[in-house]
Amino acid sequence: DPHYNNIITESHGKVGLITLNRPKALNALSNDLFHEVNDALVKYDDDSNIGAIVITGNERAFAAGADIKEMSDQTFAQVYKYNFLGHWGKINDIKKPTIAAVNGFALGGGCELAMCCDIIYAGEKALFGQPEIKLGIIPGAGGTQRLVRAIGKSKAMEIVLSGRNFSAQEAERWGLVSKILPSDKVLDEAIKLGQDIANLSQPAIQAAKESINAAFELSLKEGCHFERRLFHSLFSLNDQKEGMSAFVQKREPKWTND
Ligand code: CO8
Repeated sequence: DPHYNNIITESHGKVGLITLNRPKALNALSNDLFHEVNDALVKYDDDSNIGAIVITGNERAFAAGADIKEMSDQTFAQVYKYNFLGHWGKINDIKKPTIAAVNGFALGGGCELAMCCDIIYAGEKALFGQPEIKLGIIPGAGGTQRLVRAIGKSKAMEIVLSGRNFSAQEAERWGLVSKILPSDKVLDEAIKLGQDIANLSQPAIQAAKESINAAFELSLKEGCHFERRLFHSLFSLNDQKEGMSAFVQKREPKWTND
């Protein structure tokens, strides 16, 4: 889209790709950049030709955090009154699967943005971290909340309280990242995964994502109830009839997404 100044968008088949593009600032997440990311996410979410969204940066940086230069002179009154960076929550309302393809630095807000995505693929040299403590602040876009859910208390405490970075290998071992790939394969593989997801029944995919995300909000009993009700509701779809008849008839299903 020509009116973006901080990101590049292009679709690859059924996958919408958002490339963060402030290479000189290591893709620091300025307010303007984030508004553009939100705009692109909503457009892809509303586009029926798109079934999954990939967010990436470049070889050197996925994103080195919120823009420190933009934040440094802000006062409490300003950040509070205008709910500074409040719009970062938008990505959590996106219905379609989101995949982060991470190479290089994913620090602070960059790590948080990756963690807001449904799946993270990382290059073997990717470096994650929540270094905010070294700036005299704490993570502000879900870092403390999502990290502890992903990797547990002791590791999350160690990372957030020390501000030390952690490697792609650690991230994968801890379950934050689903796969490590050679740096030059991360994006291709993320797009391929997006394509595989986009080729499945879209309402079923949406329900699966919604149900997994409910696990973070609900008790086990409520979560299983929520899942079962969604599961029941999928029997109202043509895609359920198609998927099961295709299995019985030993042929490939043709999804109509309704
Ligand atoms: N903000 C602004 N500019 C940045 C940032 C950033 N986060 N990161 C790097 N840059 C700029 C540098 O200032 C530099 O610019 P210039 O050339 O004009 O001096 C350029 O990018 C290149 O960076 P370096 O020269 O520092 O490159 P190095 O290879 O020496 O170092 C590092 C790379 C280690 C990644 C280093 O740049 C660094 O430590 N960056 C900051 C990392 C950081 O602290 N991130 C956390 C930021 S705070 C945050 O994210 C809070 C999120 C809160 C969200 C709240 C939502 C509600």
